Amino acid sequence: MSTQSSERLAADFAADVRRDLALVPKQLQSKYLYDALGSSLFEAICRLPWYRITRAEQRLLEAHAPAVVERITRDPETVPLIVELGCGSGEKIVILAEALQAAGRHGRVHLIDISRQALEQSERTLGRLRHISVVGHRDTYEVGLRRAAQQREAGSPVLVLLLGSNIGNFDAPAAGEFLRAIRGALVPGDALLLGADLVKTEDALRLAYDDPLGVTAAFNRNLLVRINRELGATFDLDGFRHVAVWNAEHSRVEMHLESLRAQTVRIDGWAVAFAEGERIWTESSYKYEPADIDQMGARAGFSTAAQWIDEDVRFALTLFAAA
Ligand code: AVJ
Repeated sequence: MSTQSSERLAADFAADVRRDLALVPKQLQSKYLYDALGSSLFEAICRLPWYRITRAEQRLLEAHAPAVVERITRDPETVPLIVELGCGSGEKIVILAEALQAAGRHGRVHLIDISRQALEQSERTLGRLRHISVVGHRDTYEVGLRRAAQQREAGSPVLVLLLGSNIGNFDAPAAGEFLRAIRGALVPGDALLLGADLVKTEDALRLAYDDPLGVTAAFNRNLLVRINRELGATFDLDGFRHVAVWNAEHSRVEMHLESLRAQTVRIDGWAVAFAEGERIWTESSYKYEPADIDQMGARAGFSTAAQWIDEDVRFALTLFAAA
């Protein structure tokens, strides 16, 4: 990663925190949850018995990787490019890269993630595949996607992966805009594989986002630890608790950090006042119905090529073709 993008990300963090804590209600962007410790805590969440998204998606990927790979290997002369937005540990893309290699093909992989740790781990995970070259971009989805798309070889198909219900962090207008940006980077013959979590019982959602071990609470509260460290703030960890609520009207789980008392926090010389019970909204995780997912894709210029659903967990993997 270039020092330039690292410095830009640091400057954006300071400016975004300042702006978003001045909003009513106070907010922080969920992409900032993923510093080194936050990424490790997220990895731990993925292993919790109550957070079933990751395992359900892995099962679907293992079952359907050959069908996905078939779409980008129709021309035997090409070297397909797989771009993953938000690669995490790389455990998902490796399933597709292995299927590509098993089909006797070479491939190129571009990984885009805001977390340095996630990129390093994904690069290690993919390192054992001999016929796959790997490039990492530590950047936001938008910038990374543009950089990766510039690397396409004329005539070689591109498969974009947006997995793990990462799409769920965007509200509907932003998700639409984001899918259109992805479509704009693609040409007919390319594909998008979208993993999205489905609406399920409120009990299941509450346990997934407020687990009995407190790992999700630690993941959320670590954002305050990060702001203290990187921006010289004075958040008292004991003064804030993790709250997860299902907002049925908007079909989303919200994570908040709730101030347990009236208090003032200093961030680099600037003071932020909290009332007792006041919350910082740190994440939305939208939950969908299968038809919503088709519709979202269609509005962005994709057609559904296949949709595979884990009915037990209620999770959908949708393969879109750039129409
Ligand atoms: C990685 C954004 C899909 O929203 O389910 C896990 C992050 N937050 N537990 C999600 C998360 C709380 C996760 N995404």
